[in-house]
Amino acid sequence: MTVAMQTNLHPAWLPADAFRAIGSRRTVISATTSDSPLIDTVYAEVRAACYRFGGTVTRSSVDDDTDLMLRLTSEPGGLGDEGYSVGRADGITTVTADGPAGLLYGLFHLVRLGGSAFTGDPVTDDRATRTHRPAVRRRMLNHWDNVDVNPLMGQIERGYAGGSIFWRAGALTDDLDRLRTYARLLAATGINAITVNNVNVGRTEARLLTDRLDDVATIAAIFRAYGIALHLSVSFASPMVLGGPPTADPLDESVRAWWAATTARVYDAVPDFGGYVVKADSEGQPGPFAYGRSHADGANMLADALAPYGGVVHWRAFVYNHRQDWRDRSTDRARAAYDHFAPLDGQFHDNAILQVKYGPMDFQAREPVSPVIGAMPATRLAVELQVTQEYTGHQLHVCYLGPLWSEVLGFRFDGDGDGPFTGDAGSTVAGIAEHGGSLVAVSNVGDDPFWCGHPLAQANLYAFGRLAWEPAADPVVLLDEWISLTFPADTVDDPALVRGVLHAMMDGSWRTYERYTAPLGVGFMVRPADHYGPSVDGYEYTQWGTYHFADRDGVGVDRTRAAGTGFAGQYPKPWADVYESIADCPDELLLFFHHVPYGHVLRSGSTVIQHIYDTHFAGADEAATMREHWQRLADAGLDPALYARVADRLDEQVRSAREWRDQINTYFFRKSGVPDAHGRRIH
Ligand code: GCV
Repeated sequence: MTVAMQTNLHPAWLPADAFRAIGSRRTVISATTSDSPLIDTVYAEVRAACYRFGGTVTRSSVDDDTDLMLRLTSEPGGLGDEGYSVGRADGITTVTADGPAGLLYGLFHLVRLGGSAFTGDPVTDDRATRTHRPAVRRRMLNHWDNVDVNPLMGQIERGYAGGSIFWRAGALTDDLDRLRTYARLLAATGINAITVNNVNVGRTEARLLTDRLDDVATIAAIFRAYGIALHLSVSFASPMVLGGPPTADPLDESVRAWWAATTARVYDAVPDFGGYVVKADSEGQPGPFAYGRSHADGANMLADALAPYGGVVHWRAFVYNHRQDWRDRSTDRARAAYDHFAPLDGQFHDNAILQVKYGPMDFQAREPVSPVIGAMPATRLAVELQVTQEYTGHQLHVCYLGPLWSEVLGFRFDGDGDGPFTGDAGSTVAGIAEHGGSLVAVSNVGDDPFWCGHPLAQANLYAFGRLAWEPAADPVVLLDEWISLTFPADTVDDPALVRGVLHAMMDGSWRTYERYTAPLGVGFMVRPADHYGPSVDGYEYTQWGTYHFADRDGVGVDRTRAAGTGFAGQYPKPWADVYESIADCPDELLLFFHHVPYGHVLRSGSTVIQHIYDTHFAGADEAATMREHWQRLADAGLDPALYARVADRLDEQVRSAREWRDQINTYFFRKSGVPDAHGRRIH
């Protein structure tokens, strides 16, 4: 195989220069298995780097000139399928792995180390051997790409980076090189699973399972070379849509037989197929409720069809009433997933993984962690994050999400401190996903030359993969890693300036975004449908269950057990009590759990109304400061197209942040009548 490098595409975190250290040395690949596509990939990667930078690579044995040895053990040494160790002795850096995937991940580890992979202790030049294994078994990206262009949602639902890289107006892309390049980028972050079609499965998309299997096999072959298993989003109603039995009842024998036979054909075409992802009884998608069956019945039927081949079904827990009457105060969307799924704990088969969004609502910039994640100890869980910036600025705004995800992954249900994640998994969200589950995220990639629309949004994709491998990693360190790889020191005029500016812009950008948008965890003050820009009452009288209940006296949703919807009671202690109490509830979630008067004094000492004014003024100012930071890079030797793209988007971010500031502040000033303590202009 050859290593795909397309010249018209931004190389993201794998520019040619990232391989300089490896490519200028003498490498030996020692692997007794010669028929693994992953070993071929490792070889091709090193060979391409050597071709460019003058080194050599052989598949023979170590000699006096060897700098780097990539070694597959003949007997498993406890590293697992994907683990590897890296050490250095006698002038040779050695990566050891038990399996081909481990060797590939070890190679990308060296890429991250750069030149330092070939230095050791200043005296001995040795480096102690360190072992690396992924924390989570499946590290998956979901693409919400439609095969046909959807009249409402386009080629990609919630996509902000152009068209799909997989599909173009009903057909498989003819740009397969781009898929290779993408697979390579993902493997370098540690991703090992992918879906290529939307969880809202249309008629054309349903056919990927049957008469369009060739397309699936073509994509799977490309991703296989980088250790990434292909999964498909499937419709629960597939039998009915695809010419099978006239029902989708999961307990009907003809339906079960249809799924078994269909799945067998999928594995004939793609022997290492990963499995199915299902959105059922959710936002209009079909599901088991139509037959009076439970979601465990539905998931288990598919799990049984996949089990003979080692496949898994990711069954989504995003089930709620999307036709709610806003007058009905007894229904709380936040409660829905727990109410539906917690009673089913223990009923899911071993290869059925319940995929739960990180928050109880829908990927808001601030939500509490979903209580479902802590309530199902006898179920394998996948935690779903969103890299695509549906509610965080559509990849027009700089919003580095690593710190948000890190907080989520480190949240401890046993409440032993909720500070930064230290790596002691215990009952953390990450720890729960580690028990045979998955970390999943919705991708932000499209056919844009910068992959993500906003070049800096690449950092989110990178950070997701890296956090899925190592949830305890510091997101700012990961950002630094991304900066080093994406803007190699040799390719920019002033690397320290570039690094400093990017950190200044990005480290705190999620909190900046939070400041100028919906306050104190209340969420959903976005424009309905497209979810961009402010519309404070846009969702207030709709069917979607996303309300803030602002009136002249106060704002927020009472989700207490004592007087509200009872959602706070879905958490174990101490969180049930912390969230129940107005005094103890963390400020950033106050309006998610409580309806309070504008004069309520926060833990920070500020009143709610003054906090709203202060954070919105500050957030919009911070967006303007980001733009000033970027302007410092005008002559830093960056790719001019990249510089211009970011500059344009920062203009929009500054405009939009002001719009948010003014609409939110004006709305609450008009509702409350309380003036800003600092006399700033509110319209
Ligand atoms: C794929 C939100 C989005 C939908 C998305 C849904 C989901 O509601 O707005 O576009 O549908 O989440 O996660 O299934």
